Amino acid sequence: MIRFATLAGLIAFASLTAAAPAAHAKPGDICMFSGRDYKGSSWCWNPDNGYVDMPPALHDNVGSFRATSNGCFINWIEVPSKKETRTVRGGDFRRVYDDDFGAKIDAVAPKC
Ligand SMILES: [Ca+2]
Repeated sequence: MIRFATLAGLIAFASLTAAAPAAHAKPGDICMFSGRDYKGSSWCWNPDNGYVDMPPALHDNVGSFRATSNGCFINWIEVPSKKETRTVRGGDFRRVYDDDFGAKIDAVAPKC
């Protein structure tokens, strides 16, 4: 019976792990995915992180995103004086973003 309980615990843990992308998203995060439909490599940013350059897997390569906080997507034309930006609001999401700014994004910041 103890063995059974342990197995059940392992299965419950495995199910949680399988839901990792959603589980990583904390309230107030903006989560970005390399693929469309919230698939592929993912990374979540929070306004508390301040300005952050995109991780390599997502640099110029965001296929979709979900935002639960405000933020700013940045594409550098010339660091640090010329940039192109997109304001993001909590509740914004794009199932397909690689045909748009997702193909250019270099960084995320709390404000544009
Ligand atoms: Ca870029």
